[in-house]
Amino acid sequence: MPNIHIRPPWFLPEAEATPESIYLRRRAFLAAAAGALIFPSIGCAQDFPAGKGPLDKTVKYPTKVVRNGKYKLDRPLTKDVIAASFNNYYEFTINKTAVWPLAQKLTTEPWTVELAGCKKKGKHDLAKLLKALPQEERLYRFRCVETWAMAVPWIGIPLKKFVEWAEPPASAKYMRFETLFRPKEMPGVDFRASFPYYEGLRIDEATNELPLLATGIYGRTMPKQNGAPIRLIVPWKYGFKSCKSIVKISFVEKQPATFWNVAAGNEYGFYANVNPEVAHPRWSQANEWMIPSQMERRKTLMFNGYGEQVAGLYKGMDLKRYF
Ligand SMILES: Nc1nc2c(c(=O)[nH]1)N[C@H]1C(S)=C(S)[C@@H](COP(=O)(O)O)O[C@H]1N2
Ligand SMILES: [Mo]
Repeated sequence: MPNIHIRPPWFLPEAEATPESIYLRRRAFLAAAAGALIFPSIGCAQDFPAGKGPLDKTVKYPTKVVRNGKYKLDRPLTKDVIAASFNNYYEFTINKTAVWPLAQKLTTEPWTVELAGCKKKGKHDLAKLLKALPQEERLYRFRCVETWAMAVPWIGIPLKKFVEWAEPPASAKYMRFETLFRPKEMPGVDFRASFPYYEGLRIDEATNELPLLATGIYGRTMPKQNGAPIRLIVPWKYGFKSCKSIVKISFVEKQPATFWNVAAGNEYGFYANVNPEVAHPRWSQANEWMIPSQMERRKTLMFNGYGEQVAGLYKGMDLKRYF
């Protein structure tokens, strides 16, 4: 993943890199070159012509979803158009500000989520599934491994509730999430990374109170660029764990492989907990900046500020080794 704004990451000796990461890095170079030009204007990209903005095609939630006030922020909310126009969704493009127009082509209705390894296994129509499960709104910090961050109101199903409903066997120790692979609607999938994008969580992480299967943001149905119609949100982990446009959820016994760990295992671990003390091999994680302003720098918080809820999950684990 290119850290395009702080320090060029692509000067890694190629001998140290896997072929896949070299390829990604070359693409990153192009994106970074473009991003460096585009980025200074994002501060101004908060106004779009009427009907032409990144939120114009998303729909306000028809039913009232109640905010769970337990989750408080220590910083202002990111502007909605900023969160909807600065995105990582590599199946479309690796140029963050070019994702949203490309993503509008994505068909998200109807949508099927396949479940495996649990009592409710099989294909489920998302609309029906949403009727069976509770949703709420929560304000969370969100931190990308590239050091940018935001603070947004997500709407979603607490993953814990979903797991209880799905009824996995006691032997299920992990969850695996697979996302949409649809080349006809996704112009970025033709590069040499192995899509579909897939992620995983330990079952005790998944059933912690924090993770959401998110279906909306800012009181709206999820914009396509943010991972419509359903995505994971794991607020104490780097953003790449929060995979978008999920089509399959499996309960498994062994730790599943994950997309970024396979692409560059020395850089992206399975756990990916936000940790100011564990540097990425190519940049420090001590600080972060709030989009859209690189001037708005903050100290990175351990577990992204969610230690109270999640520190216990990692008791006795060496977080430098299990990064
Ligand atoms: N399917 C899929 N999910 C994905 C990604 C992706 O490229 N493809 N990028 C991840 C990364 S690196 C981040 S930081 C977040 C960005 O979410 P946002 O665009 O809603 O802010 O999505 C994550 N989920
Ligand atoms: Mo990210």
